[in-house]
Amino acid sequence: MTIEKTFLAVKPEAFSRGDAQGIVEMLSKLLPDAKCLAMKIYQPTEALAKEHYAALSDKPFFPELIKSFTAGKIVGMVWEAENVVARARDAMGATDPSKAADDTIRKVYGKHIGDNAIHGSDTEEGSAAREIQIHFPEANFAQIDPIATLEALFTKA
Ligand code: DAT
Ligand code: MG
Repeated sequence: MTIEKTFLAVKPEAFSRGDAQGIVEMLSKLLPDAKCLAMKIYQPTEALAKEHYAALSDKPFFPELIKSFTAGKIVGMVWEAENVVARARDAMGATDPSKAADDTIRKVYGKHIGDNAIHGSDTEEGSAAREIQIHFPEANFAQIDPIATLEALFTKA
């Protein structure tokens, strides 16, 4: 097994409900061996959102998706562990929260398919690396404590 990285983000609706801390705590609990390597809080621009979701640009829900992802701040993160792309997706649960398994982040914090609390890179080869490059072009990766870092970001904001 190889160590890999994934891009995870608390989505705007969940952030505005005050669920960022709970979601980061759940990630830490469900991926206990994973290292958080970067975290920042920012509001995606339309250009960033369109680049991030480029593969879905022909879907009927694309305009709503871009509106949603640019509606407020997100907590963007890079996490690293063995097989972390697929394991983070397991921790997130199904895209539609009503179909997500118990004890998954989308089951607990998601509301509906267009408001499902968390983004995680898909398992297609190169997807995670592409998203990490889009969201963290500065790539200053070093292990951080995700819960303490989020708290510090909140007190600065
Ligand atoms: P995931 O976020 O689980 O990787 P995806 O990549 O297929 O799912 O879609 C990206 C986001 O688009 C998803 O988190 C929510 C939204 N979405 C997907 N399918 C949708 C649908 N049928 N109606 C509305 N929004 C949808
Ligand atoms: Mg996806």
